[in-house]
Amino acid sequence: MESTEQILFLGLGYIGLPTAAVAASKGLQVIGVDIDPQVVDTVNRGEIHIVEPGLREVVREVVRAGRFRAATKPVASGVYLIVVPTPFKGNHEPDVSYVEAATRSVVPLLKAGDLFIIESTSPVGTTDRMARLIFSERPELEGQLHVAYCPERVLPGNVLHELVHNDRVIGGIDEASTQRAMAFYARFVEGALHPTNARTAEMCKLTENSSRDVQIAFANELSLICAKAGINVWELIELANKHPRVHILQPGSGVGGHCIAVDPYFITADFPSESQLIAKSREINNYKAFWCAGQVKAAIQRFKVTQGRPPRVALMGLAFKPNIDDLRESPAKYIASKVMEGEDADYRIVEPNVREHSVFKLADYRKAYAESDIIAFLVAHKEFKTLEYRDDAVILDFCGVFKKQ
Ligand code: SAJ
Repeated sequence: MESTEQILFLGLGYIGLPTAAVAASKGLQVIGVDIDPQVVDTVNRGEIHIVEPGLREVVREVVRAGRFRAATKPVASGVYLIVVPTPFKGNHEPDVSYVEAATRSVVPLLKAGDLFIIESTSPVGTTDRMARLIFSERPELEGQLHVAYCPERVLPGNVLHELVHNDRVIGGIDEASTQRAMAFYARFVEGALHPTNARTAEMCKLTENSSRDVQIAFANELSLICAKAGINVWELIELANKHPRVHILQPGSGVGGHCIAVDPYFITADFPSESQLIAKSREINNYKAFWCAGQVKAAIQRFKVTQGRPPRVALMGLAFKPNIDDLRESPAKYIASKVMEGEDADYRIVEPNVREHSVFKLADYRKAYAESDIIAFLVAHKEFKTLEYRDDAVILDFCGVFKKQ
């Protein structure tokens, strides 16, 4: 019975679509639901609406094989996975309204023996709350429906590999739910499956990304200290990391993306007095982008005073991290906007991974680098590392392209 069971994914975004496609490629019968009819049409044509290496081929293959189709409305299935976004509201409070709406949309379809899984990054207690919501409307399902939380942990750009090979943490609302979810993931995950309870699994995801945020904040704080002390932070970190028990990460122009810059707020919102280090790290990483913008503006002002004309300024990189085209929550984009609205200059904006942008007119990176008076490296893209260091320009290397300052 298990092998013919239908799997329903709610949400066909950066995680839902690849996970659904990979599950189908392993022989599962999958339906993907998205509220956006354009996404549904695109997927049903065997095409994709997001950028992820190798995904197009997998989607095309599973759609053609009849193992995967998309729809705008959920249908009765055996397994339901919630993979919708959990953004935060203006005050950094998590917004679980998409998770709740997706849950409500399947409540009438659920039956005894089904498995309901939340993968969306969620504040601690969300799985229990959704279980209560389901049981309040369908009391006969209490003890009959399996409910679990299993966070995704894939790195954008390497999703297809990591979906299959990463370990998974799986926490049910009871032991039977955990075991049923473990058996489900074993059908397409080759990494180890670690059983726990739902609250621990929820906190585990938040902990992973907060841990990285805190560690990057330490590196960013060091970079601020070193800038004042006249010490090369890159050399300092390399030397400190020669110690067998020291592993400092790299400073940059801030922390961006949809995960590390967001998930710590899911902890600080619920545990404000207990999460001071996590909250401070968020502040430090946000401040780093603000500080970088200030450094570029100060360099422009100095140039104007000493040279008597506005400088040509190259702002190198807009993505939220190296070698991707994703500009979501990007500190580089924030810095570029802040600098440009603050100072008159002749700007060249560079992002080698993006062809066109609605706000920024993009320039060729070699040309921009060669002809500018002030060059600010905001992202350490691999292309930038091929450039020759220019002694005749002001170089602000915030992300260690040359590691000379
Ligand atoms: N960054 C630094 N210094 C570093 C490392 C990263 O400044 O030494 C910056 C990057 O430039 C970027 C940000 O941090 O702005 C985040 O980049 P990342 O590559 O560390 O992580 P993400 O956001 O692309 O993906 C993370 C991953 N989580 C962890 O590594 C703990 C991924 O495994 C998660 O699945 C993903 O978040 C998610 O979806 O939550």
